[in-house]
Amino acid sequence: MSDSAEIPEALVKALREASRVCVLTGAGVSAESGVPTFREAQTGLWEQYRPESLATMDAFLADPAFVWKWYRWRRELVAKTEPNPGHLALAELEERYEDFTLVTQNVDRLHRAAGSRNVIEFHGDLFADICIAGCADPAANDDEIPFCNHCGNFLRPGVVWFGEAIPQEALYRSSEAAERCDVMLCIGTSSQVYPAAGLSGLARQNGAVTVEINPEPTGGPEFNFVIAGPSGLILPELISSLEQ
Ligand code: BV8
Repeated sequence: MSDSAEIPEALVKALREASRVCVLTGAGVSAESGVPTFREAQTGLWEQYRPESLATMDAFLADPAFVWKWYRWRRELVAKTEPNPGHLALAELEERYEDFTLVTQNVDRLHRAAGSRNVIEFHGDLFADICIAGCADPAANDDEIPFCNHCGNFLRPGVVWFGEAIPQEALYRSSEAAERCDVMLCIGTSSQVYPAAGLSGLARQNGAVTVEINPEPTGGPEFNFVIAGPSGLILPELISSLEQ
């Protein structure tokens, strides 16, 4: 990996001329902060489990204590991490545009910690506790299986599980931003989870310039530009190319 990245001049021009920018991020953007991606094998007790098999309502109802243990392990791990230069560069990029939307599949709150403001948490928030029956503002607690103080049902982590619908507001605002943007950056995602993975195609269909930033490009046909490299290196380079 070269220690500096080539940002195509045509992309710099498109970003300079853009008024509306949409960004989609995946687990790869948090990888350089030390948050394991979904594609990476899990460690320790979780080694023999695939996230897809744990991040479901069925898995939770079958063994709520076990699934809570997984989420508490992830919360502890993520709580020790900091935003990396990729997160910080996206917060800087946002300052350049009136209309900038950051749609993240990540549940780690690192974009907000980096100062990004218009963030749509497409798959929810790892650190939120919500009532399985939908009560508002349940009191969080650290019981092995927390229960809602209003209705007595289970509390669950505030994330979107596989097989669950994306919250309507997040889905609507993200699709809207993808449809109207001039440039869409798709960063650090294997583009395997839908409907998030469909947003870059939606942007392309509506005339946006689309960009993939990933050390292992997915080969998706919807991208005008593919920059193979880690977001923590590429994104600061993108910012400095815009400043030249
Ligand atoms: C829905 C929160 C419908 C939970 C997550 C067949 C059967 C059943 C379902 C489906 C099916 N086909 C499609 C579906 C739908 C399913 C889906 O897409 N499944 C996939 C597996 C095929 N989708 C859903 O279920 C969604 N809901 O469809 O609902 C519906 C409609 C109405 C009514 C009811 C239902 C909900 C999906 C949400 C799941 N929740 N997260 C939690 O965190 O515990 S998804 C979770 O996995 C993450 O949030 C993330 O989105 C995804 C992992 O993807 P990535 O972020 O891309 O991460 P990954 O590890 O895959 O890749 C990392 C990338 O980073 C790699 O490319 C790597 O090269 C790159 N990278 C590494 N280092 C760097 C880097 N890039 C840049 N810099 C680096 N340094």
